[in-house]
Amino acid sequence: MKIVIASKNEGKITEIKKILDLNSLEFLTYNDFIEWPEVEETGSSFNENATLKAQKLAEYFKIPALADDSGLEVDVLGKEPGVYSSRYAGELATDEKNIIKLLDNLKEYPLEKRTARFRCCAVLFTTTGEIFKTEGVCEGHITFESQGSNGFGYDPVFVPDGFDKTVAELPIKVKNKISHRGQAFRKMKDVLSKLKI
Ligand code: ITT
Repeated sequence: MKIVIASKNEGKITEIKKILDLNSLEFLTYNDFIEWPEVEETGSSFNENATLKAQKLAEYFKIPALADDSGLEVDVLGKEPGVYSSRYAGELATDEKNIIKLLDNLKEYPLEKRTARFRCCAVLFTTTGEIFKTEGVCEGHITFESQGSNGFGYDPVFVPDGFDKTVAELPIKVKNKISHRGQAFRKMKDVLSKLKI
């Protein structure tokens, strides 16, 4: 059975494939298609945006689609950057620029005020229009500087609770075990293995 991963983020795609690890499914990505529809993330929640992405891709390619909408919520910033995580430093933002802006906005705050979490909402949209949703959350705090080169996004400035290293300093296997995405997509793996899609 073919299923399309509704994402253009290579970091996410690599993690999702590793977490799901299902031989019964053939995962297709944007590299397998000549045309790929743009999806405007106009929702105000991870849930809404993941649904927009999965529905658009499932309807466009007429195969089931799996989307991930995720981001970082920093308590002292009123849960920002949230759904704006990938474009925190503007429309042409890079991971580096987003991190610079985040560290700058947090520069006045001591360690105990730097609590944050990654949140991931996974959505499966089937060809019959059925929708399945799962979620995962990973609590931690934001460091004062970037450390490590694994992963993507804000991994170099996020230390998960119970660890003394950033996610970018942890092996991918450890990240997937504890991450928001690991939790959401392991629940999705259960959904997929029970479904006849
Ligand atoms: P797609 O919509 O194409 O999937 P995207 O990167 O635009 O890719 P989102 O809108 O869901 O995806 O934004 C997610 C952003 O949140 C991502 O670009 C990172 O900045 C951050 N993020 C999410 N998961 C992360 C993780 O595991 N590690 C570090 N940063 C993460």
